[in-house]
Amino acid sequence: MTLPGRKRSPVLFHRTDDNPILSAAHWPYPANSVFNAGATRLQDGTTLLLCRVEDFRGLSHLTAARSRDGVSAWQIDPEPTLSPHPDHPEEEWGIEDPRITWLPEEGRYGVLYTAYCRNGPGVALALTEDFRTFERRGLIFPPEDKDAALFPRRFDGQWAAIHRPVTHVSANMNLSYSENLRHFGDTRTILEARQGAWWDANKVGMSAPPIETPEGWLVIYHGVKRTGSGVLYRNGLALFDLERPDQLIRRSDPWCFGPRDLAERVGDVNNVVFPCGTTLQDDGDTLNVYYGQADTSIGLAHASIRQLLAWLRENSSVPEAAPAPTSDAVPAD
Ligand code: BMA
Repeated sequence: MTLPGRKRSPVLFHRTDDNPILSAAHWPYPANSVFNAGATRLQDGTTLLLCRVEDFRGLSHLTAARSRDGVSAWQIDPEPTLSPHPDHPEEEWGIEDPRITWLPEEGRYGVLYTAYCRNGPGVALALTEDFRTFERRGLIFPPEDKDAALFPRRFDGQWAAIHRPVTHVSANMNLSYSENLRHFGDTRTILEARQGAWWDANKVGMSAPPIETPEGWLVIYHGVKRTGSGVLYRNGLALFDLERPDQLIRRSDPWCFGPRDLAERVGDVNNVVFPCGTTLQDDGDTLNVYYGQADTSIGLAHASIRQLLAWLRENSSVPEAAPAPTSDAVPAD
């Protein structure tokens, strides 16, 4: 169901009629909510979603769901696929929001996820060949940090990851480099939250992992707007240099994907669309964008990379140095 009466800019993200494609109602074991799934296509073409599942204590774990067409007939693991591990105190309060990257050099997938504990949320890395067994590498970015994904290849010998540390004055997207996928450094801020009334004021973070295009790395990122009735999670686009992924080429001024349907407007956390993964269809242009709906269920929308790039060209501002943050810029959540 769509809320009536609002004129919209061109639709770039086409929601399927089948939404929600996955929810707690589909789950093989009791779950409060299923949302914010990482996504990839396995070598045989199967779509794999690594779903964030919140249990009735409020803690999250990750469970894999597989489908031939990426839309229906999901085979869901009968038990949690990756649970908080007792040897990892950084996961004490659960693990959340995985982003998956296939790493050809490793012959494995790199999964960055939020590990949540009493010190706050941090970013942890697990490597896997099959989403059945995982090599956990623990925290790579300590709290407070989240919204992280690896790039699929090295740049000048260095791996790279986007992440979003939070300090008492800022919550901006950063990029860090690593020689060994264990220790990350050479950190730079790559995209800053805007201020004031902007849709992406105060707090931004990467949504789905970077997508390689002829024009650069296309990144769907979210902005968090605080309003009198809570926060609004919307998504815009940014493009980064193919060989220097810490160099911003352009970012969109408007958002292009925000809460619209009832399931996105109303849920455990209202007014949230939160993509954590995309897959590419066989035509090489159509993205399947998997997104959390109001922290409750998983939706699917299709988008054309060509159209996203064209829209971004027409709706972007030239990057500029942001003004120094003020105490108003302290993130709310
Ligand atoms: C963010 C993350 C997401 C969540 C969103 C809206 O900070 O924690 O997992 O979907 O808030 O609640």
